Amino acid sequence: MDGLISKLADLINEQQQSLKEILAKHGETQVSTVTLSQVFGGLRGVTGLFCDTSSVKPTEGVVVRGHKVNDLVDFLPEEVFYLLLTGTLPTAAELAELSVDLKANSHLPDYVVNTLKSLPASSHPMTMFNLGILAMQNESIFQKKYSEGISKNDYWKYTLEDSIRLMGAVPALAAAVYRIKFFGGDLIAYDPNLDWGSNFAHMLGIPDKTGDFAKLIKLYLVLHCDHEGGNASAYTNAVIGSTLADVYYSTSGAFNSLAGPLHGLANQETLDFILEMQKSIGNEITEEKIRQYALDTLAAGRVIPGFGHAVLRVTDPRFDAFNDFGKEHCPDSPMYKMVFELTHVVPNILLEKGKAASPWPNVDCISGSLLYHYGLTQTDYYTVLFGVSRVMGLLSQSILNRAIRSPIIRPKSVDMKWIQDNVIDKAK
Ligand code: HAX
Repeated sequence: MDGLISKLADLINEQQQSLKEILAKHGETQVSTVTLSQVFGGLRGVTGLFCDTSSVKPTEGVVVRGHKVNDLVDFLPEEVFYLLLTGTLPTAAELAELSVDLKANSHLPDYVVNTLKSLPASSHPMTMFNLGILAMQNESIFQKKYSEGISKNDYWKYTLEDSIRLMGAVPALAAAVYRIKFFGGDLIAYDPNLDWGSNFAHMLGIPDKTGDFAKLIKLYLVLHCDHEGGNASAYTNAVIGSTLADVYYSTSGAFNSLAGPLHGLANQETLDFILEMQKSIGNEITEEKIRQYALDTLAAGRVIPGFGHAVLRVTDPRFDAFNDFGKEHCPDSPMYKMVFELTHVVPNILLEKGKAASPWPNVDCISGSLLYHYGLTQTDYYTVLFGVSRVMGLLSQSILNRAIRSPIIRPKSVDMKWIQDNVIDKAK
């Protein structure tokens, strides 16, 4: 890790210096305003956070350190992690160092496996995954060093150490969740000859003669790596981390947020929706039948999962990347075809209804159908996959937040009396 530490130390020094200058000169410059509708509307559109790892543009999608995420699909997930963290893709030597560190940290403690095995069989895979990360908190170097007394300047170094430990172990943890939940706990050993993402695919144990499933997993891991700082899980991560809780606490907490239906659970919900629709309309799929099914869904007061986005106002470019994969590797898959049909029908319906700010397909619309095609059919596991990928963005953000010594996050809330006095009465 020495090379990474020394590279980051230089970058962090530079950033601390420039931040000091920016704040001295421009600290009082207003960057946003907040309306009452935004107070009651999830703070949507309020600029109030700093995050350098990635940004999400309404028409371009996720941009990681200046690279559109779709331009990164031929890189390994761990190369993308390096990019998120340092701002540059690794050289061969830097990648080799990171790979060695991840491999050295790949093992899952027995007590974590035992914790997972002790849970009721009906536990949701996300509950198992999040608990596994939380159980690993016992390994935190940051917490140990903090209680011994360390300089604030070194916080990020121990956060980095924890992050590499956690990231190294996450494939084994997520695979253990899968094998315990669906295969009676028959775990598959880590293969030291494989990269981080391929190892994850390998430990899941899905038969993969062509190697296409491992390719899909690596694509999935790259595409979901980060989504700037204000989405629900990143924000949860930042809030927990800002209390100086270590990355085991903040990552696990962030993933409790990811487990919600409007966030990471949407990929499970989308495929469940497609499976239910298939059951309901039978094998003869027509545009009219899909249209009616979608209209019935809306009439029942439900959303159509896989469509719409809080930020994007175009088809999610990550949808396009998965679509390209589907076209190339499994164009005849019935599940893939079903998604294709849906994307021709649902946006028009949402446009007709006129409510959704974006009627276009998002990434969750298609990922599940491809996973299903390759045999990963347990839809309640899909959010765990999301988590394995997002761990890269969250950990990078945690390290960098420590590096700039982000203080505890504490926005101000107001009560109804305040609104009466300061908004309603003032308007009279
Ligand atoms: N189906 C039906 N109605 C939809 C809709 C959809 N796919 N997308 C938005 N709407 C509705 C909203 O429910 C909302 O209705 P109300 O005013 O009655 O509450 C209205 O349109 C305006 O919503 P919006 O401003 O367009 O959307 P939000 O920013 O509030 O929410 C969501 C964005 C992604 C949560 C939303 O589009 C949705 O629920 N989509 C379906 C679930 C989904 O696919 N989620 C995954 C998103 C990708 C992601 O971030 N994953 O982590």
